[in-house]
Amino acid sequence: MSMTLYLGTKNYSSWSLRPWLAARKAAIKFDEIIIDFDQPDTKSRILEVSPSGKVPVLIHKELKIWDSLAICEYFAEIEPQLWPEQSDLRAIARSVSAEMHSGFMAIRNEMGMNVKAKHRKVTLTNQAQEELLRIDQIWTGLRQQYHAQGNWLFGKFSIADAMFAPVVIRLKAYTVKTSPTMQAYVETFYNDSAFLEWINDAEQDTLIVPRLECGQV
Ligand SMILES: N[C@@H](CCC(=O)N[C@@H](CS)C(=O)NCC(=O)O)C(=O)O
Repeated sequence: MSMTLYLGTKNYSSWSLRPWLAARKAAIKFDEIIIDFDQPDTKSRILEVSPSGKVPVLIHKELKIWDSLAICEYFAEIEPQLWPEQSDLRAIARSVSAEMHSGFMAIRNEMGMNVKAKHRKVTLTNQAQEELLRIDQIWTGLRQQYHAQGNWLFGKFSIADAMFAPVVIRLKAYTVKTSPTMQAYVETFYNDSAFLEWINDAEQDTLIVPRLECGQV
């Protein structure tokens, strides 16, 4: 029996993108079912499959996994190359992934993921600006250390890249200050066929959810 990944609307669902991209990059096969946000039956459809009432959820036989990072970890048990091979690098990759998973609230609120938005104007709070600087620090530090091994944070693609993928989309959606290293890392994603598959799907979404729209066109 194959695995089924339940996702939110691709244009907006940052948490759904992360495990979806990890699975695609590791060539793990899965079926996907999208539950669009803010429809009359959204809540009941999500609750049918997800004990937390949130997506993403992975269903594999009797097992339900209902959190993006936990799903990524499950994929890494199937395809261990989703984390760096060296244990100290794995620990750092898990640290930056957990930092993303549990933080950056101002960026999430003020720059909601929106694939179809382009160069929108936003006035960021100091907290959001500080969070962007912290992301620059993480990306620049890792790119400087591992550039010889490839274009992802640790050279080869890992779950850490999947965790930051929605930030990359936000940097295209909103006009904010970025460093050359950030720009180069953004381009790495926009040259990746798996990531572009999500982008193309999301560009076809016709649903507009006003509460998830940020910035001025
Ligand atoms: N910590 C969870 C967060 C999941 C989450 O917040 N999902 C949002 C969408 S991205 C959701 O399901 N919202 C329900 C709704 O908007 O109806 C994870 O990492 O998976």
